[in-house]
Amino acid sequence: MVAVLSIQSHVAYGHVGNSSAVFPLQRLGIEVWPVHTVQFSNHTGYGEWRGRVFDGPAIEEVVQGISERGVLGSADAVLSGYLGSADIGHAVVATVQRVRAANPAAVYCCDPVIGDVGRGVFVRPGIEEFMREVAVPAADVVTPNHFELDSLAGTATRSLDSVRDAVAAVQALGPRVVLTTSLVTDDTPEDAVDLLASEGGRHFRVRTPRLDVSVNGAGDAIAALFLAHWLDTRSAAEALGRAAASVHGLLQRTEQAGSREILLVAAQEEFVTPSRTFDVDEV
Ligand code: PXL
Repeated sequence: MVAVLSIQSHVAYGHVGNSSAVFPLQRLGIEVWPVHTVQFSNHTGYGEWRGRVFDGPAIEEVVQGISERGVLGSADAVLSGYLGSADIGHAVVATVQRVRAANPAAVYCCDPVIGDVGRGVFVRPGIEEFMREVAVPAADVVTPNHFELDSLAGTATRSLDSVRDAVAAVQALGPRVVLTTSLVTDDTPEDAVDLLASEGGRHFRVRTPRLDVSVNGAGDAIAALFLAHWLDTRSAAEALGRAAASVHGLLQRTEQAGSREILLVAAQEEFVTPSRTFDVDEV
């Protein structure tokens, strides 16, 4: 049995954070221990929401309780996403250290949520630095989008060559596996978007059709699916191919329905048997 401790936001309505990551993991047969960093009515993409942000001690308390069940060492991975504050970030990294102390083989997958190309930085001041200086160096696997890759590497990448250099700069911070999502380089066709998985100096690319969707939380599902398949196969190329196919299926279904929320439940078969698969090319 594979178990993942997933420390992310929770929304009652819709799908971001844990409300996006938990179900795909479960659908793949993984035991998930969700710890929530916020409890909101809905995601912030609506511009209005209600609920509250938890703090570092609230997370550490729950992790302490899990530890008291004697099961912390059975976690195979810790997954984190959007951090409401640096204080929560420190609780996440302290949790990673506790899990690793109990299970030295445990993996930390950090989705370094900072911003994106359209919106720029959308996290609180201090989070960008926290990701670069604390969270990413503690991680084994990171899943930045193109904007976050540039932020972490301190570069502005356009060519595939410069992206490879930026990935190497991020790997030099600590993580051995980097999944870059929403990647658009000079040679990406207008109607496509790339995903690049990098491990041990090798780079693997999947090119998927660009879909007409404006949703939140897709990145949270990608990170969860990539982690699930990487835990299963220990191959970045294989995990990339599987995660890309599933997320494409999910987003295609969402596009067809014209939904503002990803159709996580309706599209669940895509997590197990994706309707379309893509070539994975070494680049
Ligand atoms: O998808 C990242 C995310 C996480 N948590 C909350 C969000 C979002 C994106 O909108 O609103 C609360």
